[in-house]
Amino acid sequence: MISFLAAEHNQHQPAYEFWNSRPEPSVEVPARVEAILQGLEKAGLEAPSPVHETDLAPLVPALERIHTHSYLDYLQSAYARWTAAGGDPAGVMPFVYAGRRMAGKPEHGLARPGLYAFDMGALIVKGTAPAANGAAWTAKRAAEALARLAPVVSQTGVYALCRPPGHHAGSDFYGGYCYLNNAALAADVLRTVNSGDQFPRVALLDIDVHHGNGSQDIFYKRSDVLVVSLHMDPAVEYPFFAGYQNERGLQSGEGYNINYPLPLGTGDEAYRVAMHDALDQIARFGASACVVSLGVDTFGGDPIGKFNLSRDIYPKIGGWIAKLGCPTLFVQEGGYNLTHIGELVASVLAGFEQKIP
Ligand code: Q9C
Ligand code: ZN
Repeated sequence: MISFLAAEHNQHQPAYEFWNSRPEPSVEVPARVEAILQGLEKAGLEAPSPVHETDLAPLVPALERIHTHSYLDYLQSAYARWTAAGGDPAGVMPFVYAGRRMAGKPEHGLARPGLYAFDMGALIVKGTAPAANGAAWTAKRAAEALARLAPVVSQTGVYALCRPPGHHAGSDFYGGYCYLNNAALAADVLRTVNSGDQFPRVALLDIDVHHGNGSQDIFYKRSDVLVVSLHMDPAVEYPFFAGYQNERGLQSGEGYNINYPLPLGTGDEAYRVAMHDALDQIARFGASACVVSLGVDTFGGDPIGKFNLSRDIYPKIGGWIAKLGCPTLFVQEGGYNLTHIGELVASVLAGFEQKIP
């Protein structure tokens, strides 16, 4: 399976996130990429092709279809404006949020983060924007490769090794280690490639253990991208305020957003049942391509995820997805067990290629 990776990910090294009033060491670290590379190699999967683009300008037309202009402007300039305004050089983190019925939109470098961040889990350091841009480029390159390959190779799969991840980033907000929504960008690129005729209906299947609230937000009023997410019940876990079953889409998008909130401790069998329901929905939708937000923080040994999946289910997950018969783009999201992340990711990809039952 061909895959892509931008070296700029390494510029994003946030030292901490806030959780339960305390700074905690980041789990979303560059070593995740190294561990995934080793996993791919060990499984005999080919090494990712380097993505060299770092310039944002040529990516803006595609990005502005999923993120607002003002949010993109914020992200690119946040660190410089923060430090210029006296912000701590350790990174950008809001300390006053734009609360309900507070409609002011000041430009001040210390104020703006409170307009766009929805949590205290996504520090912006000096290299965050370049890294996020590299990940977005990676997703776009991968989507374009999938579009090129799909007519000539049956059962095409492509892997985008994106870091930082993206599924918590919405049209004008960020959080949960995510800044630009790589998977949403890929899905929209697939929708629009070749005048939009090649893939009229795209499914975004989110199997990260956390609800993909950003992806849900971006496609909530669209019927051409079906968003399906399996995740820990938000009533008791992050991101708490989205991911419920009654969130089904709005206007033309009504019925095109499907959430599967699952109990903490969910194991292989319950997960298999939910996943098959999700895949049935995607088949019924008539997806012409599928983007998978591939988080492996569903693993029982993950330090922050609270599902209990065993390593044996990951090749099967890949095989079940393969049964859809769609050209499929895997986009890396979470997964924080550095000992196992490589094996888990490679298992899904190999399971897809080998159609493991
Ligand atoms: N100590 C992704 O997986 N922080 N984001 C939980 C627990 C928020 C996860 C910290 C989790 C965000 C892409
Ligand atoms: Zn996650």
